[in-house]
Amino acid sequence: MSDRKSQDKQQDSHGTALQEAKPKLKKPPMYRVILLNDDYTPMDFVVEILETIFGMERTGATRVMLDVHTNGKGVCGLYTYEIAETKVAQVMSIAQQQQHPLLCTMEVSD
Ligand code: TYC
Repeated sequence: MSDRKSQDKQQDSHGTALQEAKPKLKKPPMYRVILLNDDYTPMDFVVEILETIFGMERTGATRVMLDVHTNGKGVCGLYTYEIAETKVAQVMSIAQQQQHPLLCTMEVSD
């Protein structure tokens, strides 16, 4: 049971509150945006993507790019569904325009 306050109580036939109702609002699920490694996309291009689409500083972007390069994949950020979906689409679109095989995907977190 949540510790959030609620006016809503389940009631018996006399209107007596029996137990606190569950809060109706759930936190939206969050999604990890994932970058996948490949052998052809230039490192500089990946760093630029991490700066422009994910708002990272050069140092952080370089660290994430090298993490993806070394481990095969890495997390670019955690977002609500629509934001994650938009970022994935932006990455895929720019990569395709520039003819890089870079892949970006998303997965539910928690
Ligand atoms: N492996 C690529 C290279 O050696 C660099 C790279 C890093 C590609 C991250 C994709 O998501 C990626 N040029």
